[in-house]
Amino acid sequence: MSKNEAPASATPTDPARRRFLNTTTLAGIAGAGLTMGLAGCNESGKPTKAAAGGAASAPAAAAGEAVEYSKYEVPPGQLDAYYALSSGGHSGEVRIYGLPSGRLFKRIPVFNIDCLVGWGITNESKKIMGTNADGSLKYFTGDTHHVHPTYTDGTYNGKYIFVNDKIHGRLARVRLDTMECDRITEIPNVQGFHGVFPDKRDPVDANINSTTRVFCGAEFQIPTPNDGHDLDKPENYFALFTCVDAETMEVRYQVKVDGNLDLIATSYDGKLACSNQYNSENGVHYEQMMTAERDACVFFHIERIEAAVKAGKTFRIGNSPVPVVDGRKAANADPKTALTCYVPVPKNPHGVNASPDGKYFACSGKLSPTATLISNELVLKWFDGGLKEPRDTVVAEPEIGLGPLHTAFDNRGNAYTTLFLDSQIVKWNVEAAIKSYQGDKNAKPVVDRIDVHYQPGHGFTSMGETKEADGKFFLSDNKFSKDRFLPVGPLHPETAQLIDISGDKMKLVADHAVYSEPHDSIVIRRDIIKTRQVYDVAEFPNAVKDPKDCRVERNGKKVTVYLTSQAPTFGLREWTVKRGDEVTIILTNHDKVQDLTHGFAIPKYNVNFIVNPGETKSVTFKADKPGVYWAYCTNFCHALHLEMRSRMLVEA
Ligand code: RUQ
Ligand code: CUA
Ligand code: CA
Repeated sequence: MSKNEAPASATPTDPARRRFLNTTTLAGIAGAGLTMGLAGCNESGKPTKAAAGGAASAPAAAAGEAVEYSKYEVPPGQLDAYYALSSGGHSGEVRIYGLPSGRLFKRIPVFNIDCLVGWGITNESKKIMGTNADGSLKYFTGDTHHVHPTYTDGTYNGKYIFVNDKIHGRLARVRLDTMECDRITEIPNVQGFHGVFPDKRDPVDANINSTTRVFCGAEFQIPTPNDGHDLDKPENYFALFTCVDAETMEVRYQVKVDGNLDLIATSYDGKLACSNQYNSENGVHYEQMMTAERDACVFFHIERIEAAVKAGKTFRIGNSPVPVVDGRKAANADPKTALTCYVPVPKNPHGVNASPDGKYFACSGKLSPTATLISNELVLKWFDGGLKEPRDTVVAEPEIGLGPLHTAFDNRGNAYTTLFLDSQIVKWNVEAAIKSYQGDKNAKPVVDRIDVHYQPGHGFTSMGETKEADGKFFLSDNKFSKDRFLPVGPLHPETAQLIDISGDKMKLVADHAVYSEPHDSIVIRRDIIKTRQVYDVAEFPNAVKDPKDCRVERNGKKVTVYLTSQAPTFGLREWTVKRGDEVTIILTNHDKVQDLTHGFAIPKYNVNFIVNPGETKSVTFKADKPGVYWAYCTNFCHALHLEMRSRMLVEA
């Protein structure tokens, strides 16, 4: 789209459409018998005055206001100010965008098979993903929801990013220097592993001021162990909170809880992790999951949990070697020794986020039009026996609108919460919310709202999950795009909408189409990420170190082909194997120029992968089809790229 077209075709707000959408969404939910849960909404499906938190009933912020869209463009040859690291939902991958441009730079395969780079095809990637005894992949599907990088001193250190697989209960780690997945760990005895968050410093050792643990929440309660017993006895289903070592990626311990776990947040002092629970009822059907007026945000006292693990106050589940401690309410009645604290919050909460000043956690109500603000300090006070009720840790509960899901923060004391049902982002002031909760009638928590298109899930501010929150941008990852883009058939792209939050009023400045189905993003300053472009051949133990070493070695029916690539040739012009051989091809790329990647494909054998500069990869397959097979370079590398091929001769 040309610069001149942008203002004309952009419709920053369209309240009429939003109202329509809003009503239909509610109608759908009402049809499902869910109206009971929607406190604060009237029949028309519009937020009531109360739900709007006394906010200006004025139309959404940007209406009528001219936005200088060109200010947010990244001209040719210029670089973006931020990376957005995003999960890819049930595509099983992680993606890297630039902001403010919204340009997609990379898709990082993690739990999925990807033939662009050969993920799930090469031996090295299969080893990371996990294989069965016969070498086939154990799982080749995944559902990535939450991406969170490692911290030092309360901000990102650019080392790793962690991402969950909700389907199979796995945690993956992606290196931020190469932006490739290097480890995947399967978590025992959980299902629906959803929330994930690294710690920000050690709970005990003040010298460790960076991430060493990753906390994982399990959303679905299951029998423990899930081996066929108690199949239809939901009262014996449980969920576990899991701690994984950030460096070794080994599971350290688990905590058995009442209710379920959804999103995870961690405190800046390293002492607490917490998780919202929407199914404190232990229901197995949705209507059972919304019977209680309040569910909870459960806090984990990490130091005490680890002391209990060390002291052996643990049990094991099934064949799992992982020690488990009991974090259920009944076992933790005395605050002074409790491992967990269940803070009651309104109905089926979703999303819990730590404020960048380290003081609060905001837990969204979802079926309640509120956000609950919980004080980090007061939770610690409860654990010290200084508060009567867990609920006394709540310092504010502003009414902000319908279907609140996730909250992000700026550096001026404001919170931005996505409102799924209202299709809005609401900006509310933390201090005003606290004053209002204390009874100050003049305090107006909600300061602004803006329409988004449509139905936002997560929203993220630039650097907003660090103490370096900069208050510049908010990105709204919406679950529906409807009519915002050229139609592309039944599966629509999603919309990521960029909002300038630097002023008093939020301004919608760009619609980015994103491939289905992003859940969560991290908006991270570009100077934090330091990538490398070229590998050192010596980094790979199986490297073919010199092009002169190219050869074929036979050991019975096992054949190893040692190959190199250097534009525009592979190290062997042809090689011969016999039908029935198990062939392993090891390919080292000896081109050391940045961006000089070669591909390697063999027809009819499902071989297709790339080698980046200096990199070595291998594949193993059975040569079961006699004939001539042209192995060729798939990645455009040279004027003679098409000529870059060799023959594999398979003798009958
Ligand atoms: S959850 S839309 Cu998978 Cu992040 Cu809240
Ligand atoms: Cu090598 Cu194309
Ligand atoms: Ca509930």
